[in-house]
Amino acid sequence: MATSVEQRRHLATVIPGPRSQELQARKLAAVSAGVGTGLPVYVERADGGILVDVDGNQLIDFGSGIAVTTVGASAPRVVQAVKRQVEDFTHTCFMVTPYEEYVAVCEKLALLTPGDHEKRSALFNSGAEAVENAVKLARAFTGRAAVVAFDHAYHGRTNLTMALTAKNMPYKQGFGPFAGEVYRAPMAYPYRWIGDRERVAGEAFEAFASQVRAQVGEQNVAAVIIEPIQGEGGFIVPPAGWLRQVAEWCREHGILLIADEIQTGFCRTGDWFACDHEGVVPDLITTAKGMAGGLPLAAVTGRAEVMDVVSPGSLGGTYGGNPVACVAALAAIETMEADDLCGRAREIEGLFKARLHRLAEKFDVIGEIRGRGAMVAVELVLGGGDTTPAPELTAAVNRHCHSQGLVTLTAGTFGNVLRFLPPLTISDELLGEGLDILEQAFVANA
Ligand code: PLZ
Repeated sequence: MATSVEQRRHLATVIPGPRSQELQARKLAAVSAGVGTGLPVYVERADGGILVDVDGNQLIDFGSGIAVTTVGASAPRVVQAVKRQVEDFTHTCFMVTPYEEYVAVCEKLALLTPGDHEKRSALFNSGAEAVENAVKLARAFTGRAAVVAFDHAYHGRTNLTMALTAKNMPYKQGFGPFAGEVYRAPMAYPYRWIGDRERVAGEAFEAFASQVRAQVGEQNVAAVIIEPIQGEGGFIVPPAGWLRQVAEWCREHGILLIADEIQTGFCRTGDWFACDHEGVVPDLITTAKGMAGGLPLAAVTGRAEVMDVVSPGSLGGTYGGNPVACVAALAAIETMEADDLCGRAREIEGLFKARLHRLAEKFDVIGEIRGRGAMVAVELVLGGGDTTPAPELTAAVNRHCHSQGLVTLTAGTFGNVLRFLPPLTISDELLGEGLDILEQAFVANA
């Protein structure tokens, strides 16, 4: 695949190098402490599977900026489209004087998202903003207030989405009071299910349905919001059939199902959307991240009757569906189609899982290997049959990978999940080299 950056790992200095350290000192003096950085190497260029930093280091990217640079960080089609667009115009505000590119993105979303019903979309700047608007629409359509979200969920950092997000530290601590009418339900988390591990889907569905009935009342629920594979929560893959049961239950009770596919969407899991794998058609779907090749763009796509229930002017924002972000999305989607990046995600899953299963034979601290497509994780535990989470080990393995020029991310409510989200344009060679580094990190720390 054509990339603008040499696809080779190279360590010129320690990680982070002296220039990055200087910049990090400036960062600490100028940027709020609330904005953290997982690996303070300052990036100068990036594409394919490589990030080049200001010290001349070339790092292997297993993070894609949290599942954003699916097509690479300077994919040729995206770069060309953006250059052309900024020369033509950068902004008009779609709500003042519209332009074709916004409409074209919405047409594409209607074609690609699950279900062949009539759809409409609205575009926004960030994932959190899309989630907020999906909830607004569900409430307006149903005339109900309650929203049900799950244990381990992540939906954003704005006030309403903080309420939907499950984890307190660091996302919620000190930031309340939170938006009302948000209720939490148990998640089908196979590895840590307390009941019968063979019957997680059924038991988890019963626990969810009975809790909502007892604590909220189905007739008060506007929407259930779910990440079909949970992202920040630790790549939790619910058992087959569970999501479909939840979807059917929603339909029975006139409740809208919102699939938050902000992290899972756009080829990441080996399908266009993670719902496709389960054959589930949500009423509303939120997307962002991988959609626009690194430019900020998010969307709510849903049933026309839901999306059209609100009055003109009730959805939007100054920058929502910015033309530069829209052409980037059209170019990124074209790349996914032309290069069959869904197929590539499935290949990457095969490569990762084969290596990780061999690793798990040697290291019993690997409690579970899970995920789909190029969204794979390992959950680390104390080992020797003890499934207590091992966050210190996770942090140590993560740090070791960073020091060797491999960008990895952690996740999970208990901070004990190492997750892998490589760009889908990464080469097999870089994947293999990254996995070698990961193995050394286990040898050194486990
Ligand atoms: N919904 C499922 O994954 C963003 C953010 C991590 P924004 N996840 C990565 C962090 O520490 O900020 C995300 C997501 C899901 C919503 C969001 C929110 O998307 O574009 O970050 O607002």
